[in-house]
Order: sequence, then structure tokens, then C-alpha cells
Amino acid sequence: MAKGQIVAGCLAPHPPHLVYADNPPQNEAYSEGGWETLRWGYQRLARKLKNIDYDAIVIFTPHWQTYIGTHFLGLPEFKSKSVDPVFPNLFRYNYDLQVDVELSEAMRDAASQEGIITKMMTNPDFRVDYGTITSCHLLNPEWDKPIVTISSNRNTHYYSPEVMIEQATALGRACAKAIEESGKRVVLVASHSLSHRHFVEEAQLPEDMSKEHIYNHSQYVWDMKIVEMMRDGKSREVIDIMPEFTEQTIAETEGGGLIWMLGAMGFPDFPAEIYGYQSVIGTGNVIACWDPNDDTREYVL
Ligand code: 2X7
Ligand code: FE2
Repeated sequence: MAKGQIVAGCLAPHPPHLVYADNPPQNEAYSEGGWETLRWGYQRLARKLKNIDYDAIVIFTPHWQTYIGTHFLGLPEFKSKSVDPVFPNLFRYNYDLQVDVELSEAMRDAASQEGIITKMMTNPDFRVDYGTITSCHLLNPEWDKPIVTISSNRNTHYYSPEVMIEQATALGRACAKAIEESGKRVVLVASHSLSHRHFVEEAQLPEDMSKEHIYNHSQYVWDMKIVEMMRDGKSREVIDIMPEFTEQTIAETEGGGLIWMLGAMGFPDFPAEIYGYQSVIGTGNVIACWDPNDDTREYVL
């Protein structure tokens, strides 16, 4: 059997506003559009993924927060309605998704061997979080690949950002080992924004783009620093600077997704492809992809 491999790693922010703006049939709310810079960027990355041969998407989300260990989806199908608790006016999404349980269990076993506390989610009534649904919908609107969701253990808050770096890196290493042994070709997804200060009042029309802007200039400067490092292939340095970045911008990197993904990919030193940057209710969001294949890696933006 050929060795399995990670065929792409995506940083895929999940503001539910992006699904709302797309008006897919699964979502109950109706919009007049909005946030095109991000949505068009997502569409371009989704087209790229269509041209890659892969078996499953493995996604790490900060909106499935677990306090004892790291949890993995553990049933072949989850079907329900995902509602954003903060924006139920925008996001009430009917999903019916397939899980690669074999891969999920293999990653759980490998993580366990690394000394990480783990658990499989086998409650059929479990509601999959909106981070998973939003990023997966935008990367693969056809939902024609099985997924695995990995929860975010709250290391940053229980311990410190430095402990999160250690734990999420170990988890990434374990997942990479399991993927290699599985023989499967896998797309990894870190589902989150960058800077995360946001507005506290919603515009009367949420998609009114005349009201959308980054929260403040210092948040923007921080985000641009991180994006520049990604472009320059400095993924190890992005992780080194992350505790300060997370503290200064209350960044959603606190959940560990990007650390996990870059750790699984061995902290790549090739440039990330950048597909777009835009604010959503003041938060900073970049869509990026690490393509380990020298022949298909592009200079996108
Ligand atoms: O979860 C989110 C987010 N990360 C960014 C922006 C808006 C809403 O929800
Ligand atoms: Fe979020």
C-alpha cells in the first residue's frame, strides 16, 4: 500500500456571514450578498481542491470546545440543523455529512500514543459546530468527501499559549503519522480567523458592506505581518510569534488549529498561497493554502 499523505493544508475562516451571503439551499436565512473578497477567494480555492485527488477532509475547529481532552467525530453520519448561537438570524444550516470513521479512529489512537487524552464522539444527536459546517461548505459545497472534525481542547485558557503550541504540535504529529499509515490522501483544514476583536452591535442589514471594516489599525498591522510571514514560507516563525499575536489581537489562533495543521505538515518552509483577506464584523480573515506539491503550488494573490 502506498503511504498516505497530506495533499493540502488550508486556513479557512468560518464567519457564518459567508454562508449567509452565499444563499445555499441548506441555509434558512436570506441575504443580498456581501463579503465577496472572501467568498470569491473561497471559490477559487474550492476549484483548486476539485483538481486534487483526495479521500477525506480533516478539520480542526475552535467552536467545538472540549475541556477534557481532544475529541473526534466517531459515527459515519451526522444529520441535523447547525445554528450559530450568536447569529441565529444568519445561520440555520441543515446538514447531512459523512465521516471517515476509520481515519478518525486511527488519528485518535495515534494521539493517544502521544500521551494526549482523547475521546470519540458517538452521540448520534451531537450537533456539529458552525465552524466545521462553514469551512467545509465553502471549500467543498458539494459535500462529496467524508470529513473528520477534531475538537479544540482549551489548553490556552487552562494553561497558556505555550502549552497550546506543545499540545497542538503533538496532535498534528500524531495525525500526520496516522494519515501516512492509512494510505489515504487528506486535505487538512484549520478553521479560524486571525485577529478577533469584533463589533458589539450588528448593522441593521448585516450584509451592508458600507459598515464593514477591520476593527482598528493595529489589528490590521498584526494580520498583515502574519500574512507576510506565511507568504515568505516562515511557518515556524508564525508559530513562535503566535502567543504575542494571540494576546494582542485576541486572535482565534488561540484554539490551536493553525499550530496543529502546520505541525502536521512539518512546519513548511514553502510559501503559502493567499486567496483573500477581509474583515467580517471587524475580525481579520485570511484564506490560505499550503500546497506541498512544487508542480501545482501557485502565486495566487
Ligand atoms: O466565529 C466567528 C468568527 N470566527 C468570525 C467572525 C464572525 C462570527 O463568527
Ligand atoms: Fe469563530
